[in-house]
Amino acid sequence: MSEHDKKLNVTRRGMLGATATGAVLAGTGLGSTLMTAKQASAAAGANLEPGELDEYYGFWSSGQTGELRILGFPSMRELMRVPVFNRCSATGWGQTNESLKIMTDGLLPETKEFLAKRGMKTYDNGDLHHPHMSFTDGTYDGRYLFMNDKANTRVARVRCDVMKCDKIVEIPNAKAIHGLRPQKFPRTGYVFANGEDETPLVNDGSVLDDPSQYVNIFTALDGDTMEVAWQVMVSGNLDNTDCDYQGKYAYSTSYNSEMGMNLAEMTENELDHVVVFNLAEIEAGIEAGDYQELKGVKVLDGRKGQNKNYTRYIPIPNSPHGINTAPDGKHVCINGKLSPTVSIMDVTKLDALFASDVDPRSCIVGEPQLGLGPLHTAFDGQGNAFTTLFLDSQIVKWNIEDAIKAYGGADVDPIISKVDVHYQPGHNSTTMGETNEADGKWLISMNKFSKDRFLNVGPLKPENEQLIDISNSEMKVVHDGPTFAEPHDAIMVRRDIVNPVNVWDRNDITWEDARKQAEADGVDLEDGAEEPIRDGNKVRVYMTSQAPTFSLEKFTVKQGDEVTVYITNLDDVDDVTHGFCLGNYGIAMEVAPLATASVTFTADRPGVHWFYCQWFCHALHMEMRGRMLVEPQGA
Ligand code: K7E
Ligand code: CUA
Repeated sequence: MSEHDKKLNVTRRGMLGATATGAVLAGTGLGSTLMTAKQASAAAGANLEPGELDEYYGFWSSGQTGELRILGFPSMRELMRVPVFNRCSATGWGQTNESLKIMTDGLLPETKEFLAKRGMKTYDNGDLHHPHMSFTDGTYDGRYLFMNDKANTRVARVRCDVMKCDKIVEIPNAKAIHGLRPQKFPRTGYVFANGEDETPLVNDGSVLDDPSQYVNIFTALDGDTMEVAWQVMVSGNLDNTDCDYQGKYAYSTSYNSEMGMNLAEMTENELDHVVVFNLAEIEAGIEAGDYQELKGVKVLDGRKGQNKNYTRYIPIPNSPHGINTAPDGKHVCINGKLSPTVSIMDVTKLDALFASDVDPRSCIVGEPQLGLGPLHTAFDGQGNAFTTLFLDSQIVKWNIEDAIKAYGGADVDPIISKVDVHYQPGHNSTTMGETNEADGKWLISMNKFSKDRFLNVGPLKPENEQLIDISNSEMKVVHDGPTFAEPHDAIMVRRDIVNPVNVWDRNDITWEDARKQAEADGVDLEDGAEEPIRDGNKVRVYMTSQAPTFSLEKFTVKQGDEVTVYITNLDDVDDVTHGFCLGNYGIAMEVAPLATASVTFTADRPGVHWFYCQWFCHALHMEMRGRMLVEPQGA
C-alpha cells in the first residue's frame, strides 16, 4: 500500500468509525463535525471509481470567462467547456464561420457598426452568470440551456443535443442582462431577463447626467425563436429573477429602488422591492396596443405611479439579491443581502394584489432572520431551504413552514442547522432543486474566496466550490473543488434528462451556409474538391478528413486571396474529432465526427505553410498534415 493509499484508508476507517459516536453526540451539537453512516456512504458516492458515471449533469456558469462548463456531479469532474461569449483556441469558437454567424447574427445594427470601427466582428468578452435549462410542466426537459451576458447585454442558448451554442442575441433598450430564468409552466416559453443598469430609454446622448430620466427594462424572450417577445419599463433597477410554477407571474429583485447613482444613494432606503410581472395582463396590454415600439420591440410602461396592471411593487428589506421559487410551487424566497432576513412570498396571494388595493406586503408570509448576508436559496423538495450567508461564510438550513409559523407568532425556530463554508458563498444549488422534482441529495456551495484551501498560485486565487451532503439534518461538506474565474451559478440535472448525440447529423443546420455554398460550387461536402474553387480573389478549399489524412495533401492559392477552408469529418466513430490548424496564420478549429466546419482568412503571407490536425486522432496523427502553398503577388 502506498503512503497515499494508507492515508485514504485511514481517513475512510475514521469516517466509518465515527458512525456510532456520531449518533450518540447528535443531540449535543458536537455531532455536527462527525459523519453519520448515511453521510459516509453518500460521501463515498461522490467518489466514483474509474469508469463509473455520475448521477447528474452539472451545468456551470463561468462568470467573466464567458463560457458554460459541464461537470459530472457529484464527482465534480469537469467534463466539457462550451464556449459561448468567449473565444476558444481549441474549438475555433469566435473564428469559424459557423460560430461567427451565431455570434454576430443577433447583434444590434448599431453594435455591428460600432465594433466594425474597431476592426471587430463581435464582442471579445462576456460575463455569464446564470445558466438554466428549459422546462416542461415544472421540470427540466433537456432541450436547451439559456444564459445571460451581463457585460454586453446578451442572452444565449445552448442546444443540449450537441452541447453547442446556437443563438446569441443582444437585447435592445436594456442594459446589462443579469437575472435570467426560463418559464417553468406550461413550458419554456418565455425566457425572462433582467436589465441591471439604469440608462435613458433612448440612450443616444440626448440625456446624460439626469438619472430622473433613466429607466430599467425587464425583457421576455421567446425561448423557441430567441426573439424578444416584449419588454416592460420598471422603477428601480433589476437584479435577479424567477417565475412561478403556474405560468402566471415572473418576479425580480431590485437592490436600487432609489435609482441612486452611487453607493450611499443606492443603499439609502430601508426597504427596496420585488417587482411582480403579471404575464396575462402584459399580453393583454400588447393586444390592446398599450406600448411604444423601440428598436423593433414592444415596450410597456410598468413603472410605479402608472397604475397599470402589468406590475406590482412589494417592499422588501434592504437590497434583496437572489429570488428562488420553492419546489412546493407556492413559496418564493427573497434573499435580503444587506438585511439578515429572507422574505417568503406566497404566490397564491399575488392574484389579490392585482385584483384590488390590498397592502402589497400581504403576500409576504414569513421573514426569518437567518444570519449575515443572505444571497441565494436552494431547496430539498421536503419543505427545507438552504440559504448562503455571504458575510458569515455559512449555509443555513431552515424550514419554510416553521418560518411562516414563527412570523405568525408561534414560538418555533425555523433554523435547523448551519455549516461553515470556505469562504463567502454566493449561489448555492441543489440537485434538481429549482424544479418540482427536487430530490434533496446534494448541495453545491459556490464560494467566492478560497484563500488558504489550496496550494498558493499567486495573488489571483481560484474560487472554491464545496459539495455538501444534505441528506441529513446536519449538512456535511464532503469535497472542495477549485474553479477558475468565476462561476456564479450552477444547476444539477438528473442524467436521464440529458441525452446528447455521439456524432453530428449530416443535415445539421449549423453548417447551412457551407452546404449552400458547396451546392452553388457543384461540390459535395462529403467528397470535397480536388482543386480550390476560384471566384475572383475568393478561393474555396473543400477538404474531408478521415484518420489519419486530409483529402488534400496540398493546395495552392495566391497572396492576397480570401481563402475559405471547409473541412468535413467523415469519421463517424465516437470521439474521433479532427482539427485544422494553419501554422503562423492564427487559424485553428475543431471538426467533430460527421461535422463540417469552415474558416475564412486572407492568404497574405507567401510561402509554404503547413496545416495539421490539432486533435489527437490516430497513431499517425502527427502525419495528418498538409501544405498551403501561397504564390507571391505578381508571380
Ligand atoms: Cu448572486 Cu450575478 Cu447570480 Cu453572482 S449573482 S453570486
Ligand atoms: Cu486527425 Cu489528429
